Amino acid sequence: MTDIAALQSEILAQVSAATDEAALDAVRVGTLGKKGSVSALLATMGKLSPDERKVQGPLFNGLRDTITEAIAARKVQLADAALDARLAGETLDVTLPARAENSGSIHPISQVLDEVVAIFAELGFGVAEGPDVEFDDYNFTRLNIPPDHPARQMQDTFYVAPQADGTSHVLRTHTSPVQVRTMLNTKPPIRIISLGRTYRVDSDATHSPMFHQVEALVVDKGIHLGHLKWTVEQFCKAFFEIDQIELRARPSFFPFTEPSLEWDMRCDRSVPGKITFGTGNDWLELGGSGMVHRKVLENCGIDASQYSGFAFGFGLDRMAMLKYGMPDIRSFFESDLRWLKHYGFQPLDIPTLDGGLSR
Ligand code: FA5
Repeated sequence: MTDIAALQSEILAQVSAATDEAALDAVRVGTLGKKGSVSALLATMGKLSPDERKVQGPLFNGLRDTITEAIAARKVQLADAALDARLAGETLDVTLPARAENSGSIHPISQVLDEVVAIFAELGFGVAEGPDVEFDDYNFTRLNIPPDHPARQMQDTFYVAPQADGTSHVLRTHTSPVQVRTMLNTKPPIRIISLGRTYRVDSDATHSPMFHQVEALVVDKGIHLGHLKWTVEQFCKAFFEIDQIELRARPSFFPFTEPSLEWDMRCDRSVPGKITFGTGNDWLELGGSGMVHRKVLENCGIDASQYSGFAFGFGLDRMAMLKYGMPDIRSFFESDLRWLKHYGFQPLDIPTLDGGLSR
């Protein structure tokens, strides 16, 4: 017969002698583990006669419980002692300067995209989307630019290898194919903007192979140039956050609009490195526009005898450069953290139609 009292004192002595968690765990495994001394004892219970079991059972179980509790209590003691030792060893110098928080900021292009969506939302426009890799058909043909037409030369295009199913794709050269997608899928009245990345084989301080455009499209009964002018005016006032602006429309040519106009905004660039809008003798180019060509309406299943529409497409990177005084378009895409820190934005800096930023 095992002397349970002696075994218990022996194990309790081992528990008290354990000076760290590893030593205590070794005691636990050696006693309560699968092959431990206490477990071995408990395993003999099955071989005892019922009378013996009545006497020995409570003793065995009591031993197991006492050891389990002793190990748990010693574990807490050791953890407390370890924490005390750490606290005694570590010093905290509360006079040290605080470590600077390295917070991120919103990229100027993301900021401008948000601003434009917010402005047009106030004017009642929804947002339509299209893919960056676009059908040649939507980017050109349905916009009244047939294959081999010289107007295709106006935009230096990245072509994608022809697909097995015979369709050809391009990296979209403008946001105008979203006009096509929208008109094919929606009945007038239509009032949408589409904005995002566009691509052309182009690179210098004001041209980037990837840049951003915003396109506005309105199609309804009785839409005319006056609606176009008013919308461009409201957008520019809100975007540049000035009430006094003067716009100039120049005749232009786009195969998908007739008539076509380009918009300039009066500005003053007489002070080097500074641009002021609304005064001065200079004009700043905003982008192209016009009344949607009837062939484009028809190519997209809209009855041109009933409906008319206007569209415009402005370069967002250039607008951001002007608004926030950035000299080189290429900096937008160089991921220089110093530049991003300087020109980045905090969330919720969004202009409203009334002017000023809403915070
Ligand atoms: C167009 O892309 C027409 N789709 C605009 C349009 C829409 C006309 C709807 C009529 C109706 P354009 O090629 O001019 O037009 O480009 C529009 C603007 O994109 C330009 O004014 C310019 O701000 C910007 N842009 C063009 N190429 C680049 C480039 N490589 N880098 C940066 N911005 C560019």
